[in-house]
Amino acid sequence: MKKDQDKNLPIDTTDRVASGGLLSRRLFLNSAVATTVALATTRAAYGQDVVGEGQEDWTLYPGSDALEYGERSRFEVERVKKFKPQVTDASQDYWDLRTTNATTRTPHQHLMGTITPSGLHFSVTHHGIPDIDPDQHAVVIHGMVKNPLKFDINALENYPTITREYFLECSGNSGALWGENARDIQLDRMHGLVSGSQWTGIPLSTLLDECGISSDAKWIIAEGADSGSLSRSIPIDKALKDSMIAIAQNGERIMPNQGYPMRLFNPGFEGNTSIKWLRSLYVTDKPVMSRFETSRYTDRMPDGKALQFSLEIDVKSMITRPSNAMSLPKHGLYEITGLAWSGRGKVAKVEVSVDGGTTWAEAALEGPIHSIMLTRFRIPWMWDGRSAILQSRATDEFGRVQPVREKLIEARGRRPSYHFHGIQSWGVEPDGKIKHVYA
Ligand SMILES: Nc1nc2c(c(=O)[nH]1)N[C@H]1C(S)=C(S)[C@@H](COP(=O)(O)O)O[C@H]1N2
Ligand SMILES: [Mo]
Repeated sequence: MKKDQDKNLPIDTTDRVASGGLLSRRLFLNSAVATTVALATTRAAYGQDVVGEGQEDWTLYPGSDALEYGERSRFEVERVKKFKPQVTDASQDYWDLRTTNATTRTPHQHLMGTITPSGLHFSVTHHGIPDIDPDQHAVVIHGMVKNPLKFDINALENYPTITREYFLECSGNSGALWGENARDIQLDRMHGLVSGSQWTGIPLSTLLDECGISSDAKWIIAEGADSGSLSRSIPIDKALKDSMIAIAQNGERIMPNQGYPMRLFNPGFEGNTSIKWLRSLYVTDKPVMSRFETSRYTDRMPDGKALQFSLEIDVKSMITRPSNAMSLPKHGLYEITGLAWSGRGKVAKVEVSVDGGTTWAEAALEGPIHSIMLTRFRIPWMWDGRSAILQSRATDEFGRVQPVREKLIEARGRRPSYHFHGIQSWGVEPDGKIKHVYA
């Protein structure tokens, strides 16, 4: 392994676009080959020198039979949703015990691309995962409609479907960052309540049209079939615009965790509104003021009042690699990569800083860029071995920019609440260790 690899890399100083060693994203665009080779060279040097000897068991004997339903390699068992909280002391919990052991988070530090494998989609289940027999389940659309109608999964599968890539984010995602004690928090614990999938479903407008909704209708109360019948009020405009009843996730029927056999999906709205195990859509002229939209999922403002129906997810981004799930083995060339998203539309730009926000450089976005979907960004970085603070800042197509944390706290107060979408910082130490820091 050469001591100073930088010298061999096809990168000259004009490629440096911000202080701290950030290199032009054009290295990915124009001389993609050169950078790819450079990154590969750097990486290969850290890896094994010797490949297989050709004598391993799998080269000598036939392998196992194919499965009816595929499984991941047994060597991947660690790449799971690790942070399933355990119920340790029920008395310290301020809500129903059954609701506590219910959150799993996507380990974005292990993932590539933008689609979250179904088995690693985050999940928030307030009353456990119901074991629904699809033959005994249906959703009914009723209330202020001419013809109330009931649809089971077979009926829904007969409708023309639409397929879209969308992210889903719990408004509680990154919530720890409102507080001061989040210093050692891991990436998935911090940002793991967001995932991206390909969702297939029937536009709600199609079904509402068939039921003939009253012109006075203003809200739809969606209710799940789980034991706590989680319910939320959805503005009718949203329902008619782009909501769907999703029946497939990444090509197959949706996972029990995600609402099998059918869920409401409200693109770009906070996750809580996308009611899983959907059984009722009640058309009405006022919101229901359910438990989950009064006691929870409201935002406490600095004056003590609560903001209700803050439904849209803001523009946001996170650096997934390097992050505190790993450390940098030595100085040299790295790729900084992560995900950006906006509940309103497309991500237009992601900037990256390695000096704590003093200078910024634009990252390359991997297309095609979908509206209301995770977008991957990447930028090459020549790390010189000094301490650095890595940040990413997303801008959406409407010009909304991810704010610094101080700005967010100024506007919203310091009390823990939802919708944290401020810029987050990874501190890199000279020994290559990475920690979450407040810059
Ligand atoms: N019926 C029902 N729907 C639900 C929930 C629930 O507990 N029950 N959790 C909500 C919350 S808080 C979120 S963030 C999303 C999470 O969806 P996922 O588990 O598919 O990721 O589902 C929402 N829909
Ligand atoms: Mo949520």
